[in-house]
Order: sequence, then structure tokens, then C-alpha cells
Amino acid sequence: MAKAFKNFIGGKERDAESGKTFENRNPADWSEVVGIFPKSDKRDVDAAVDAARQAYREWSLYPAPKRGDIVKKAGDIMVARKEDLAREMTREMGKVVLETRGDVQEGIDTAYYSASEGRRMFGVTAPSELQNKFTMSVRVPVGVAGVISPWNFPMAIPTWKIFPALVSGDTIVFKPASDTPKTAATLVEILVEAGVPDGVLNIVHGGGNEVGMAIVEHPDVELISFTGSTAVGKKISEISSRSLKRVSLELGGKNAEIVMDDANLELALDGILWGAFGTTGQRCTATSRLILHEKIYDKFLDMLAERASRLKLGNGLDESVEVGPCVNEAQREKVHSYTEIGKKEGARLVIGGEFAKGGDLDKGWFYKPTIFADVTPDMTIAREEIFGPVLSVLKARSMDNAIEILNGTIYGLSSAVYTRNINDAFKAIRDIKAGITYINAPTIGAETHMPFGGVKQTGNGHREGGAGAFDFFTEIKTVYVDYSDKLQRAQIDTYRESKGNTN
Ligand code: UN1
Repeated sequence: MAKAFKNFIGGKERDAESGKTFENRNPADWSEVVGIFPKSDKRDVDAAVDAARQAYREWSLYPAPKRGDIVKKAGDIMVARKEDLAREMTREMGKVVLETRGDVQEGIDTAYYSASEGRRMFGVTAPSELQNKFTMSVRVPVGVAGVISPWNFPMAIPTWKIFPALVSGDTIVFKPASDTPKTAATLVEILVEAGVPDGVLNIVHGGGNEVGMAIVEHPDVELISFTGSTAVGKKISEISSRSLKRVSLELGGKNAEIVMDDANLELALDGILWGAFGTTGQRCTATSRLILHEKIYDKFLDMLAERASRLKLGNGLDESVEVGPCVNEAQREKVHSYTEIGKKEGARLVIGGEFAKGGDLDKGWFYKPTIFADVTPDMTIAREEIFGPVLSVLKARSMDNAIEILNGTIYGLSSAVYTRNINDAFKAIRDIKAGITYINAPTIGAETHMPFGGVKQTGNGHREGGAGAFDFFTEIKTVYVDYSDKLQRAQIDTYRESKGNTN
């Protein structure tokens, strides 16, 4: 019998007010129930926001380095439990254990980075324009943060949001994706063990419409940090704009890799296999378009089809498996619908394009790595995010032409260029419209201490990762201390009375 999990509100485990539950199943073996979770609604969100609000004052008064120490301790616990966390995550959402170890490591890196930021969180000091007056800016917490996270990085992405929020002094209502509630529940458990006080971190399980939107609409939630689809992001943005709530959005992508005729083709091949089919293509940063220089187009496509057709699919707990299942049935159906569209619009199906079947594969939501060649920029499979193991290959005449194709999308998260021509590389760095550009490396694999985010409809200008995350989770307060014992009027007295001024 699978374990029944509960919400965690104000330091107490609680069932959903509705009394309802939902099951979380293993996408590589749908008969296996990973856990049972409360199906919450607005009432549970209200209780969690109340708890977060009550805990806020005391938490906001903890010195930031102390808050950082708690997050550091959570990182230490994650180190000790890494293998177990990774294996449970593979059972929960299917990606191979090599990658779930990476996901946990990304959380650990974020813990140590965020903890260290507790001893920086720099403000600015600058000289005043008046004598006997001091000026500085300091960072202060904002309030209650709503954290709404996706299923593809069940540990890493929640930590990108929760750790900087905690170190900043905010309290949290956390709604994880309903495909990955178990890893999220474990993360909360780890933070509680590390010393996060009651009410500072609350988790409410359930669906986006019932729980997610109740968090977004709640007047006492000041911040929303969301990673997910562009459609949902727009809805969140619209609702939040009515109360001018601050929102950080990490949304869709249609990332491309360019391979020029002078590139190291073996290296580019390794890059595309990892970028397109790693995590079964289910990353915001996944490579879903490959733009090949016309001179190497046929040759590279042959090399790619040969390698991609040999990728081993299966249960990600088997170390020899390279590609896991899609996260659920609906996702696999969606992926397949793009195959149908690709065929209808005249793209050439090179490999894949169907469910992967036979033996243990029949138990889960497996889809064959799929490559479409002769894709043109106007085709649906060149424009829409698929979020699965489907790669669209396009042809370019030159670096300029390749960049033009790469930029021809409403998204702009990650991008990659393989070339040995340094002039072309720098031109690409300048002209590609994306939040991240890799030279001679795949589109996936961002590091946690560097800014992460995209341009255009990939987001709304905020960055996660690194110190930039703290810009979102803190408010800047500017402080002036006048120790002259007289009224000094900035801009007026500055150039009349102060010593040293001649105007
Ligand atoms: C995502 O897919 O939403 O850069 C995040 C990467 C990972 C994070 C991906 N570090 O591929």
C-alpha cells in the first residue's frame, strides 16, 4: 500500500479540507502507485497563507546569515540522502537515475549558493551630496511568496525558488506539480529537519486550477514565482496585474542548436543527442530544433539518425537506460499529436514517430526518439514547444541565415552554436535573441550560480539562479541618515551651503 502524504501547514500535517486525495503513479510502470496526496482547494490555500503570514514577522527578523545556515544544513541533508532522493524521483517522474542525481545535485548547489548569499545580499552605499548625511540601500524581505513549480525538475526548480526566498526572509506557500508531489514533500521534510520554523514553509498539494490559482488570487500573497507553460504564465500575469503583485515567470522554449560546416561534428552530435533526448526532451532548455549548415546537412543527419535510433529506452532505475518515459499519458498523446502534425505539414520523418512498445515498455508512457528532417520555419513543429523527444531539423546557408532561423520564434530561453570560427561564434553571441547561449556545448546544463531565464514569451524579464534571484525575493529600501542637526534640502541646499561647493 502506497504511503498517504498530507499537506504541511503551520508546522502541522493536514488532510485536504475536501477530504479528497489523488494518486501519483510511476510513468515507467503505471501499475505502481508512488504515493497518495491530498486534493486541496482554496480553503487549504487560505489556511496556508494565514500560517505564512503569521510566521512572517519573526522569520523576517532572523539575521540573513542565520537563515542561510538553515538552508546550508538542508543542503548537507540532501548530500547525505542524494542517492535515495534520486531513485525516488526516477520512480516518480521517469527520468533516468543519472539525471535525477543531477537534479538533486542542482538543489544542493542552490542550497550552498543561497546560504552563502545570506552573508552578502549586498546593498549600495554612496556618498551623500550633503555634508553630515549618510546614504545606503538595504535589502528587506517582501512577505509571503507563492511558489508554483513544474514536474520536470522536481527538486532543482523548487530549490531555485524556495532557498533564495527563505534566505531573503520571505515565508512560503508551495504548490508543486501534481505529477511530482513526493519529491516536493521530501524537500519540505528536509527543510523542517534543517530547522525551518513552523509556518515559514507550507505545502499545499493539488491541481493548478484549484490550488495554484487560489495562491495567485490571494490578496495576502505578495510574490508569485512560477515555472510552467506560457499559456498559464499569461493567465497568472493577468490576474496578478490587478493587484500589481510581483511575478517571476519561467515559461516555454523552442531552443535551437546551430551546427556549422566547420564544427567538430562528433562533438556537435554528442551535444544534440544530450540536448534533444536527455530528460526525454522534457526540459524548458531542451533542444527541439537543429539548424544544420547545408554543406554538412545530409552527412550529419545520417550520423544523428544512426546514433539516436540506438538510444536505449526503459525504466530509468536501470543504469544502462538512456531515455525514460514521458511523464504521463496526456503528455505522450500531446507528443504524438505533433508527430501527426509534422507528417501532415510535409516534414520528413527520419526515425521514431510512434509509441515505444514491447516487454516492459508496455507498462509505461514511452515514446521513440523522433527526428523530422526538411522542416521549414513556418511549420508547426518548428514553432511550438513539444516538450518531448521530438527534434525538428532545418537547413541554413550561412551563420547569418542560421541565426535568423533560430530567432524566428516567440520564445528565447536557450541556444547553442557549434563552430570553430571565432568570428562566427561572437557574431552569434551578439545576435541570438535568447537568455542563454552556449558555444560548443548543448542547450541544456545551466549552472545554478549564473542567471537563468529567457527573453520574449519565455518569461517576464526576471532571472532565477545567482544573485539575481535575490532581486526578486527582496525589496530594496533606500536609507538616508542626516546627522547635521539641521534641515538640509537635497537639490536645493546642495549647491548653496555645503562647504566645498562653489556654485
Ligand atoms: C528546465 O528545464 O526548466 O539548464 C530547467 C538545464 C537545467 C535546468 C533546466 N540546469 O538544462
